[in-house]
Amino acid sequence: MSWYTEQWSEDCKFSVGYEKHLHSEKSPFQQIDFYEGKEFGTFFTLDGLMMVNEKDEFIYHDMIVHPAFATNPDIKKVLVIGGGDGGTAREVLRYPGVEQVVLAEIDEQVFRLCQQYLPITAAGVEEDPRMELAFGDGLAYVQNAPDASFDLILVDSTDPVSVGEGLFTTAFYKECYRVLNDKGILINQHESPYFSEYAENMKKARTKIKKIFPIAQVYQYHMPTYPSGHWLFGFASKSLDPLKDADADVWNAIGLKTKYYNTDLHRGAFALPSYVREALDSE
Ligand code: AAT
Repeated sequence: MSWYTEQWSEDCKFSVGYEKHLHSEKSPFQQIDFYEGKEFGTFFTLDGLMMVNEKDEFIYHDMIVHPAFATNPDIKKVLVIGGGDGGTAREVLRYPGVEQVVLAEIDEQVFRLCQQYLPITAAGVEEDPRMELAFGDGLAYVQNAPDASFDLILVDSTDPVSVGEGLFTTAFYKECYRVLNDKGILINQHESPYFSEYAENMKKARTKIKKIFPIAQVYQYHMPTYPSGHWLFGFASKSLDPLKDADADVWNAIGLKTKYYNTDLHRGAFALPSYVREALDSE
């Protein structure tokens, strides 16, 4: 067995054993590696950071998608930015009311390799007639999209380094606001409160979004393979409140079986630890 090791802070590392290094290449955008191990199954990393593995992907993909649909069950048009593994699109496509899903992923190679090595997230996504693949930069995509053209934008991006940086800017969040309709919701990558480098990025995202959207909240989930295991998404919207407007009975009546998300957890996820609240409010 060999070890994949990721630097979580200056003096903290996280390692996962693997049996096979399935694939390694440098795309025009980033270093891509796929591994096969016992504990987490097949997993892939971008620029040496864990993105998706077979064992805990359900947590991330449940949490990026379902809270928005519980808040507005009438969502029809969805833009996924990043998300090249297909897991976010897979969850969105489970809603029969969804009419269109655009995947604006910068690196087509991530999508193609996931089709090959990670069918758990990628299988069936391209074949769904509601799916539109728009490979390219997510920032450029929103800049060119018409006003009020989406009900939901899911920013399923890497951390704010290299290609992912543009997706943490005020310019990007403003464009998201413009392309969302009156009930529009933006869910975005909100990093992690624990290790200081990630906490700085969390605060930066917060400061910017809060200035643009009238409703801007943050919710948490437990992701064993992301630094510290404690991760956040931002929930921003033009008019809908994720607690007041979420109707548990309506979402439960849709009848989706989920392994992590449920409507009780929905309420709890928005209750943040005091140190996280303080860090977010200090911005
Ligand atoms: N579903 C969880 C997987 C990811 S991968 C994030 C994707 O965002 C990658 O495929 C990357 O190519 C894509 N991406 C990065 N920048 C851009 C951009 N500017 N436009 C479009 N796509 C982009 C998320 C993992 C989260 C890890 C948290 N530590």
